[in-house]
Amino acid sequence: MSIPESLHPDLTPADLRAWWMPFTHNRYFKTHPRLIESGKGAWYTLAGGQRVFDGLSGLWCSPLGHSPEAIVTAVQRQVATLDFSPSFQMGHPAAFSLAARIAKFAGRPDDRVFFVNSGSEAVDTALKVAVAWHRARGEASRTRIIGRERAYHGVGMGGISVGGIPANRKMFAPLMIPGVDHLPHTWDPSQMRFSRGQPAWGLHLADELERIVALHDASNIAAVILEPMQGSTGVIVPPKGYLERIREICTRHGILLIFDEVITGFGRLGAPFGADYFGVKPDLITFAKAVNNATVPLGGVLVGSAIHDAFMTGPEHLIEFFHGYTYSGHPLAVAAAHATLDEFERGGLVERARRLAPVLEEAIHGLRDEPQVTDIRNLGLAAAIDVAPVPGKPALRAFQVFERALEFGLLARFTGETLVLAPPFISTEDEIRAAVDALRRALRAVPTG
Ligand code: PXG
Repeated sequence: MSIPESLHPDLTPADLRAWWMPFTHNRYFKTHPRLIESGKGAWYTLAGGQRVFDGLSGLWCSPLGHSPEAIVTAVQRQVATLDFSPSFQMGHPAAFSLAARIAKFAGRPDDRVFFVNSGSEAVDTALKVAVAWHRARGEASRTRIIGRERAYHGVGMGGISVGGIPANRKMFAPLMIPGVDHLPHTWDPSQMRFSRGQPAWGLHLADELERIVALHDASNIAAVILEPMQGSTGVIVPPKGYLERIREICTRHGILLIFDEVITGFGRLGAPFGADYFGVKPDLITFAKAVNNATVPLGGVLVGSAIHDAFMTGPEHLIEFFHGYTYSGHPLAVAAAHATLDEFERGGLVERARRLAPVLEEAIHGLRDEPQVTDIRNLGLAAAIDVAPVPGKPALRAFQVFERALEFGLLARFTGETLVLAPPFISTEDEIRAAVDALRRALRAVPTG
């Protein structure tokens, strides 16, 4: 396929050269561009006019759909009132009220909230807090961090070190932070193919944490970081009892437990946070994405008050924690978050996600007998389908399905041999069923063999 002559009124094919796109097959893209022109509600309009259902809520980040009026108005008003305000040694009122509001939303009203601009920054911030906290209370040898295979914790140096996605790590090996171990991931197709919700098998994998602790001794370990449900790698759902056991082991050994809730936070599982859904209380929670519907970049870390308080020592005129970003607590991001939380409350959107979850589960498992499908998994308003690889061409089949689905009006996500759906919470039941149906047509349309 050659590049369309009239790519876009404002763009020529040559204009695509300069932007080195993130996590994108740049060469293929620039000869087969896929351009989004606008978004409204759960739908995007592509350049050329085709409407596609936003099957991944942006990148898991726009549960209210696109450009909801209340958020647009709030951001417009904010930019006209206070566009930027320094957060080092100064503050603006709405950032304080937002921090309190997020802590309350998480059911952790005594927590403190450290604002950042992305999930990657939230993760690196949480790792710093964990290591520095042990040091502040006189256990400076506790520096090791334990992550998990297949984990995605963003692309900062800390995040790729504790992350477990080989492609995100292998080119940068010398840059990794030292002293990291990885728990095994919990997906085993021989034990849990086509499971709905939490698999019954796999609890024993939590005990691997005991082995790592025994190897290094707890006195050297600062924290365990986990996504309660692994999202980016393709919806790997924790086995029943797994997170509870990890919590118990961490508590017994004085190890902090960090939940990376960049995807599971703000309703994706049909509860405010994954911690609520699973009934497991971590010491720190990272969040980003849905906190403000992704209107303006915003992330943060919820920190238990006992951890925060350990930093509050020394002369009062001195900085307690040498960390932060120019845009921490950016007024536009904060305004968007207040408006988002208003909408969550007004629309009962966490509850709505919870009600839609069984609709997605029912629909997605209806694809079980479609060609090439090797596994289906789901939890909350998230689901993944694995397809058989094209022999000798890894990661091609899911991409082919993605391309065909787009023709059928669905923007899904593909990664490796996996397709992922995580629709906006404002979706209707019919839209979810139609999205799955577009996937069905796409699965049937791709070449076999
Ligand atoms: N932690 C988790 C659990 C994430 O899922 C990050 C950290 C990093 O966030 P930032 O804002 O720095 O990108 C993420 C991001 C996908 C997909 O297709 C997932 C993410 C980002 C982009 C695409 O699954 N997760």
